[in-house]
Amino acid sequence: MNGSESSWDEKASQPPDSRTSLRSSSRTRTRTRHSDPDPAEPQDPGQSLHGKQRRRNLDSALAEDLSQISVDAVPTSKEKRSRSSSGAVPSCRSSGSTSRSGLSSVARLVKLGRCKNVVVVAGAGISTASGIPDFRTPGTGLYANLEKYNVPYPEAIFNIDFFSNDPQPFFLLAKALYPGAHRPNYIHYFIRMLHHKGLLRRVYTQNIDGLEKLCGVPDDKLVEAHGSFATASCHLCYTPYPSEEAKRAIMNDSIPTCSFCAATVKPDVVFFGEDLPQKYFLHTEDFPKADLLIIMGTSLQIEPFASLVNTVRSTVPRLLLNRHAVGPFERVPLRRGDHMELGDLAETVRRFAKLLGWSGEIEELMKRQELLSLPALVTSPSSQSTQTFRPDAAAASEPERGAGTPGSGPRDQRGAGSGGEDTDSETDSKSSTSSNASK
Ligand code: CNA
Repeated sequence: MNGSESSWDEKASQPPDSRTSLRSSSRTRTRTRHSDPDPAEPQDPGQSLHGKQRRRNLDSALAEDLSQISVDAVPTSKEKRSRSSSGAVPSCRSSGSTSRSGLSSVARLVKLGRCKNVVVVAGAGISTASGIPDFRTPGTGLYANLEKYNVPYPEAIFNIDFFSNDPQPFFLLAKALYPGAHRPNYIHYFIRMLHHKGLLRRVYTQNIDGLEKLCGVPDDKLVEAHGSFATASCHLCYTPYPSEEAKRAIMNDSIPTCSFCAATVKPDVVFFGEDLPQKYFLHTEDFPKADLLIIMGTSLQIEPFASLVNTVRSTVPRLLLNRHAVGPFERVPLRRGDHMELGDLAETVRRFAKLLGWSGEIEELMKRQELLSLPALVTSPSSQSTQTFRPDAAAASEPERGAGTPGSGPRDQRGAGSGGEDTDSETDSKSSTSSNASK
């Protein structure tokens, strides 16, 4: 990445601004900055320093909760996992502090005007309805389908040291992940509607698919915490490299190299051990000011991102929308003000929108934005249905919507989708006739 002070890693319980390299979950491993996840590492979080720290934090939080709360019984995380892995969509709806459904409780707060600084924390689960697999869902997730990439362990494909030695596995995957083949879905447009209503303080996404931008969430409302394909640079000296040239090289199975030091160039997607973008630091202002936190479609396994959810004020409601309980929502009882709605996210968000009375407006917004940002698709019925992630076919579909095609690349998306500059009042004045958005 570009030399900021933040990088990623799987989960350890650190304040989000104190360790800012990308890290893996302490439940599976605990690593330090600039070190890659090691599959041989002990899995018991209690054996590591950060695991002990985390347990202490949990203990004190639990004591605090117990002193304050009388809550409905919620299923244990084991129960929820077994339900979700058995394929059954849990009908469980749990709320931290009231017998009212979590969703309707939060909808009520929004309608009462109590939530005007909403922060959204999002992960790969918001894009599965667009046909992009997440990381960890058993069977369909990327980690379960990496055989052909020939990597020693799943996370290696996003490990900067591994990439330095062998960029091919990531480039093969990048061919399938490059933005252009997938459309935003109802969930993205729900987030956009929060902005439209003047309620969105910021959306923090771990996703690298650019779909928030493409659906029209403005740049200043969006933090792509794990980077994106919109820019590219040398993985060693960070010299910027034209992103379209990098894309062209990768799509043609060649390796883009730095004009300054000849090392391999990569899209500015943040790898394990790399710094997070500077914009990530907006969290120090946003989370303390949030009056509602919505967490959607993430396993909260990657640090420092995952710990962000613990930095809102203790009185601020947190709503988890996911297939199963994650992070602090795995604790029983839930913290007062915590709510979760478990099940398929697209379905849940539709229900949430209905409770808020926003359904019709979201549908309209989808139609308008899709027409604005997708002139090519609107005139091409055959391409309207391409929502499924196909590692080999995605690259093959590139010429049709490849470099230079309006709406195809991240830069085009910004322009054509008008996500960065177009205001909602501007887009609202335009009308359209059809929608290509998925779900
Ligand atoms: P993850 O660890 O794969 O977790 C996804 C979560 O979403 C899981 O808890 C799933 O159960 C849940 N989920 C998935 N689909 C649904 C659904 N339809 N309804 C309800 N819940 C659902 O992914 P995270 O985002 O937590 O991990 C962060 C990684 C993933 C980031 O670094 C990303 O770059 C990376 N990633 C991004 C994309 C993307 O940009 N679309 C795709 C795959 C991975």
